[in-house]
Amino acid sequence: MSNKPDGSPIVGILMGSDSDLEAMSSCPEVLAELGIPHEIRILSAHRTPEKTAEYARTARERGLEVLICGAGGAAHLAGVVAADTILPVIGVPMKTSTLGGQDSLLSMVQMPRGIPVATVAIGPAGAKNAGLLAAQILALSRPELAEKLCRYREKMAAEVLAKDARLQKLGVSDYQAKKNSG
Ligand code: RP5
Repeated sequence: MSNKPDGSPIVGILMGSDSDLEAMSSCPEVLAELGIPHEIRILSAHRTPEKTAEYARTARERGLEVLICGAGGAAHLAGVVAADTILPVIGVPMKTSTLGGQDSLLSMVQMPRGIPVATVAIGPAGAKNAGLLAAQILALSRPELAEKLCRYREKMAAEVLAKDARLQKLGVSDYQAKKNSG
């Protein structure tokens, strides 16, 4: 998958704190499912600003091609990383206990003209989509990955249609009862 013989990471996943790990876990999971080499780092825009800048500045030369940043609250991680690299940066806003992640979303998405961050949805669904979006970017130059993404979509569609067939067969009450018991 990596175009490099050593299989070194081509996606960098950053998060502002270990408290983001659980919500972000669907991101490395989907990358692993697609066979995409990646690395995961805890780096903070505010608590480790120099290390974060160094990571962003050296990411390209280390062979990384897409960066994914999860952060919550005053979620500036994706923005400061984007300021220091021309790699595509995908931001994942974390849900917060005080403001439900609206704070993370707005501080991440409202980038100034010239420095884009592709911000996805709040929380685990966004983390998974960040992984998939990274895969779609990488698939532009990797036909085998494009093929895997097509299979992924087909599998998803088949699962939905199987659920629909089951719902038509069982009706709502039995469907729900069996779903809750299984
Ligand atoms: C952000 O602050 C992190 O991304 C995290 O979502 C939030 C809270 O961090 P902790 O106080 O739990 O370390 O920088």
